[in-house]
Formats: sequence, structure tokens, C-alpha cells
Amino acid sequence: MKNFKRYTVTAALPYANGPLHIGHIAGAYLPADIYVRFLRLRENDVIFICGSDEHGAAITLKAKKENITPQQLVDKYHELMKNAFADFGIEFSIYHRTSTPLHHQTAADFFSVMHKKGKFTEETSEQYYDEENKLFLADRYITGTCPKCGNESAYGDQCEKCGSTLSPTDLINPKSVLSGKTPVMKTTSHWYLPLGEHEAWLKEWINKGTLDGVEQHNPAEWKNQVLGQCNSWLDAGLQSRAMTRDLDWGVKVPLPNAEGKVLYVWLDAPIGYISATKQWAADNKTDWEKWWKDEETKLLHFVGKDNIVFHALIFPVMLRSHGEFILENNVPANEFLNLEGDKISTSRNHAIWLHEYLQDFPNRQDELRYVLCSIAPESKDSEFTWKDFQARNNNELVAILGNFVNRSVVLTHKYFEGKIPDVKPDTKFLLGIKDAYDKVEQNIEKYRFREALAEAMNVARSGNKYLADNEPWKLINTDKEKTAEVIHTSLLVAAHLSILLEPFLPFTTKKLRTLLGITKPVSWFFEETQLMHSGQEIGQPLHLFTNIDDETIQKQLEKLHAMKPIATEVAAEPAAIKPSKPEITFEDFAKSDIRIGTILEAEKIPKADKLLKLLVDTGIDKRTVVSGIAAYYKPEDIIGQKVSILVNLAPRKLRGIESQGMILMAEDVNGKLCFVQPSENITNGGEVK
Ligand code: B3M
Ligand code: ZN
Repeated sequence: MKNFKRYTVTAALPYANGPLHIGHIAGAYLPADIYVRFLRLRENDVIFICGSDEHGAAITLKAKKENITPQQLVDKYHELMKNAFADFGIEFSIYHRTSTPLHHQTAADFFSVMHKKGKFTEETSEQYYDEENKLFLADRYITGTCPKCGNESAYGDQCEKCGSTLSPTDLINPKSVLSGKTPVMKTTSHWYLPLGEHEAWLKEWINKGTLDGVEQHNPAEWKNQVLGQCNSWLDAGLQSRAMTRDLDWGVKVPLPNAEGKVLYVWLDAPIGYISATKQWAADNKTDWEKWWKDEETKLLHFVGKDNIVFHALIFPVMLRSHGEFILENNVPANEFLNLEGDKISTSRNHAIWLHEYLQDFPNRQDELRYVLCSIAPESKDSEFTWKDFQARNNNELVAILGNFVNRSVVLTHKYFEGKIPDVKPDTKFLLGIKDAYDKVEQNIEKYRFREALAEAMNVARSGNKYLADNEPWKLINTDKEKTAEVIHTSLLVAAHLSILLEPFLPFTTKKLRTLLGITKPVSWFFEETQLMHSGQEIGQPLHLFTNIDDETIQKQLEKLHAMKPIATEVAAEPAAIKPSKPEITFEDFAKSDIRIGTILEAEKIPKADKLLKLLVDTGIDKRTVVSGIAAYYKPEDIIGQKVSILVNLAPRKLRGIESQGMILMAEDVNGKLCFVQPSENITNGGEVK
């Protein structure tokens, strides 16, 4: 077995063209973060690299649809994703971007080295060209009918309906996304990576873990699904792949006569790990090269299942062709996480978005981290349901972990003035607890995070059992000395939990250490005496977790169902669209006086589930309006909200409160309501006409 001095851990660079959902987190980022936190606790030298993947046709296309530049698009999502990761406690050493000059230079240099060494072949081919816009169409810029399933809006690289991988010439009746016209065939040339030439050494490296007979990694540590995917590609025979594209957004091909050509996004993105490391090293005034070129560095790529081939076959070919780099030790990829009986889908809006979870469940990052780790799709697809989330929170975090800590602290205050009692703890019992370190460690090292977390939670279970067996609340009447021993021991178990659970629940373990009076930064190797000493003051009892009620879960379920895209709902249920009302004249309409206002106050109305009482600044006055929106908005969330309000509606009494006007709401086919707002900031009193 090789010994390693340091770790370079990467997590897939997400495309900066949409927010993150729980599938991304469970697939790559949470396991990577747990692994890195574990390495840091064990005082290893480690860097944790990630950033936004900001190139590629998917980005230019989305920018075009939103009528903004690709740079504006990636700027927007880069910030959103960076913040969501940070808020969720995913602690990268750096979260870089591939649109930076440093990355462009690094990727161009990498390409040049490979090119000089003759690692590419130049090939010409016929490709679709949009004559109106005078450009070659990237695969995503062509739509047409899928030859496999007949879907009329399949893309040139993939049919999202049946999942088939396509090439643009497979499409029946192809159309340019830009002009809507039928594209023509035109000759273009590109640089190809002849992957077939690398098959022999890839087979040896993947399956034996050796390169020219020299040990590199242990294939037994690779997951079956990763080996399986690689071997099925290798068995089918690897084809040459074009490594450049005709596009104007991306890293320019650093060669003469390459006008209008950029590097293929899957060539430049993994180099993004290297450029990010360079930036991190510059920021920290240290050397970057040892993290990528020294044989004693363990390089690991955490990715989702759809990224396996790029990381386990193509990137190694690039690194070896370049010649100066080490290859990765492992690609511990996860499978997919499903949601409430269905695949997570961005295009169908069937997802739980990370930034929305963080808004809906403020300061409850660890609850989601706990559940996503407990159900992580480590060896096969798995499923998230809100009911299961609730059950794991209430029955495990609250009832086992939170309860154990709370009881230990309460008893310390009740019998020992809130201080660690000055007696020896129960060393025999604690010995059993210490076994957990080995178990957690062995599982984490094999990338079995579910099992590792379960082992750590077993320590809290043992703690509860220890309290139940010894009954210190009874023991105190007969044997104060023994009671002191039990309490001291329980507090030490809590201290161990604050270390064992640190990789999984970093927010909670920090709170727990503060509660226990542990002030110094912790290490996996700490002795008990380094954590706790007799007389140490314990904080006031608190609940680390609280129950999540049915109503909260129901709201999330409703939100998920309401999020289904309206277009499909309409197609499925055309009757749900109400027919138009009878015709009116302009004069009829002009009788309505609609103004822009701001909600100043909002409160629930007792015994009226649907209604909220609002105080609205209409610009004319401040008035009370009763509105039937309680199922969709929490009072505290809508204070300061701009609304449109019908101000000349005759006042009417609702539940004994006089409502002076009506807030305008838009309602979709499912009955979901949302405010009708001006698209720009208009002062209160502004007229809607
Ligand atoms: N951006 C694909 C993805 O987000 C791609 C990963 C790049 S890792 C170098 O799934
Ligand atoms: Zn299809």
C-alpha cells in the first residue's frame, strides 16, 4: 500500500446555469465535505477544490434565452451557488471560476503542451451551420425529432425525453435554435483526442491499479459501479472525441488559424481543478505543484454518476498525455438520488433547491446533512421523501442525539452545580465508546459515509442506554459518588460525540462543544483530558434539535407539487383553465382604481386558516385588508412586499374585520397564489392601468 503525505480532493465543478438541488449535494458535495472534514480532524494536509464550470453551449444557450450575456448569467449563478455551499457548511479551500484569466491561461497552456507533443489529431468533418447567423451550431443549438422516441424537441446531443445520447445528424427534421431554420452541412476542422490509442494502459490502470507494472492505486477500493461503467466503455472500444468547438464563449484555442474556436467544455473544466489550486496557492503564498505532481499526493475526485467517464477515463488521458501530472487515486462517485417517487428534474422543476431549503429551514443545515448522508445513493439509487426527513429528524436527531445531550446537561446542573464532577469516570464503559473511532474511520476511508454516520450515532444510543441503566435520578438518593461517576462519564460521551459527528454535523458539534466548555480546536486524536477536566463549567441546557411537525412537511409537499411546470399541467388538464369572462368596455375597466402598495404588517387571524390581516401602505393612506393567502405565505415573510391593491372596492367585513380593498393575486391551474407585482420599483400610490 502506498503512503500519502497530502490529499487533493476535488468536487465536480457545477455548471453556473442553475441553482443547486439536493441531488447534487447527496451525489458529490456532501460526501466530499465529510471526507475532507474527517481528514482535517486527523490533521492531514488537504485541499478541497471546487468552483463554477462557466463554459459550454448549455450556458450560452440559457443566456440567449434570458437575453443576457453568458458572463452575466454565470456571474449570477456563481454567487448564488457559492453562497448556498457556504451556508450549508460545505467548506471548500477555494470556490473558483473557469471564466477567470488564470483559468483561461492554464487551460490554454495545458492544450498547447498536449498539442506540441502530438497528442491531438486534426480532423475535418461536415457539421451543421446556421447560414443566417453565420456560425457552426454546437450540438445543443440544434433541435429536432428524436429517432428513438419521436420527441419533437430533442437536442443534438441528447433526447431529454427518452435519455438517448444522440449526435446532431441523428435528428429528424433538424432546426437551428437560433434562427429556427434548417441548418446546412459545412466543413469544419477540430482537434480530436484519439482515446482509442490509450485503451491498453487505461485497462491496466483501472483494473490492476498499475501503470507499466508500478502500483498506483488499489482497484478493490473503487466502487463497483465506477469500475463497471469504465469497463463497459473500454469493452465497447473508445472513439476519438473532438476537443474543440466552434463557439465564441470559452477558452480560445491557442493556435494560429483557430479563429472562432474554443476548447470543448469537458476539456477545460477538469483543468479548472488545477487553475483553482493555483489561485488558492497564490492566495496562501504557497506552492501549487506538489498538490498535482508529487507521487505522495492522493488525488480524489468526488462526482455524480453522470460524470464518471470524464473523470475516470478522459481526464486521466489528458493528465498522462500532458506528462507532468499524477493520476487520481479514486473517483468515489455516487448514484442518483430520487425525490418523492420520481427522478429529480431541473427541466420539470421536480427538485428541492438548496437555497430554498436554507430559507425555509433557517439554521437547520445539519438536519438536511444528516438525512442526505443517511440515505446517500452510495451504491445504488436512493430516495428522499419529506416524511422520511421528518421521521429521521424527530426519531433520531431529536430523540436520540438531542435527548442524550440534554439529559446529561440537565442532570449536571441539577446535581452538580453545572460543573463536571470531580470523580473518575467509568473507564470500562468509555473503552467501548472509543471503538467507535475505528469503526467510523474504517468506513469513511472506504467512502461508506452512511455506515460511518450510523456508527457515530450508535454512540449516542449507548449513552442513552447507559443513563437508563444507571438511573442517576434515583441513584442520587443513595450514592452521590456513583452518580457523579455516571454524569462525568455521560459528559465525556457527549464530548466524544462532538468529535465523531464533526464531519457530518459541523454546526451541531460546534454548538455542543461550546455547551460542554470545550474551547480549543479539536482533533481526532484528542485524549479525554484534553477535552474535559473536573470542575469545567457546562452551559445551560438546550435542545440541539427540535421536532418538525406535520404542517411543515405538508407545506413542503404542497410546494413541490405546485412547482410542477404549468405547461405540462395545462396539457394534462386543459379543463382547469377558466374560460374568459364576458366582454367589458374600457370605461368598465377604468372604474377600478388599482395602486402599488407595500405590506407594512401581517398577522394570522385566529380560527381563520386561509386569511391574513394586512396593513398596507397604498401611498394614499395606510389601511387594513383581509386577504385569503395564509396557505401560501407566512406573515413574517411578506412584510415589505410590494403588491397591487384595488383601493376603491367597497369595504366589507370578513371575520369581524373590515377589509378596505383587495390585494391582486395571480392563481395558477392548481390554485396556487402569488402576488402581482411591478417588475421595477414603483413608489406606493403608483397607478396600475
Ligand atoms: N459541469 C457537469 C455537471 O455539472 C460538469 C462537471 C464538470 S467537473 C470538471 O454535472
Ligand atoms: Zn427520445
